[in-house]
Amino acid sequence: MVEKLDAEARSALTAQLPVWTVDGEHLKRSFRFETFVEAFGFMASVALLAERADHHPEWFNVYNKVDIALTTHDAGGLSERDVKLAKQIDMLYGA
Ligand code: H2B
Repeated sequence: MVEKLDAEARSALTAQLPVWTVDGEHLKRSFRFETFVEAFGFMASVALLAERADHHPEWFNVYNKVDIALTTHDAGGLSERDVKLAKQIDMLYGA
């Protein structure tokens, strides 16, 4: 069973993931691309990472914009799985 982050771990999130926003029990970030194809390619790569980790994003795409919200449904909130996936997504995006 995966544990929710405790208060100390939550307060460390901003330093670890400076571009992400903590919104209640979600970690959120928006991504922009030149084209829909680039946005969709990024989503395909994130999907493979997510499937490998068995940890799946909530997301929204319009044309060249992808909004991602991460939370751990099994924990009812933020866990280390969200932090790990967010870091992998940052690496993939290149920032
Ligand atoms: N994704 C996310 N974001 N949170 C989960 O708790 C979760 C998941 N659980 N993907 C996984 C799948 C679980 O339902 C399966 C059975 O392992």
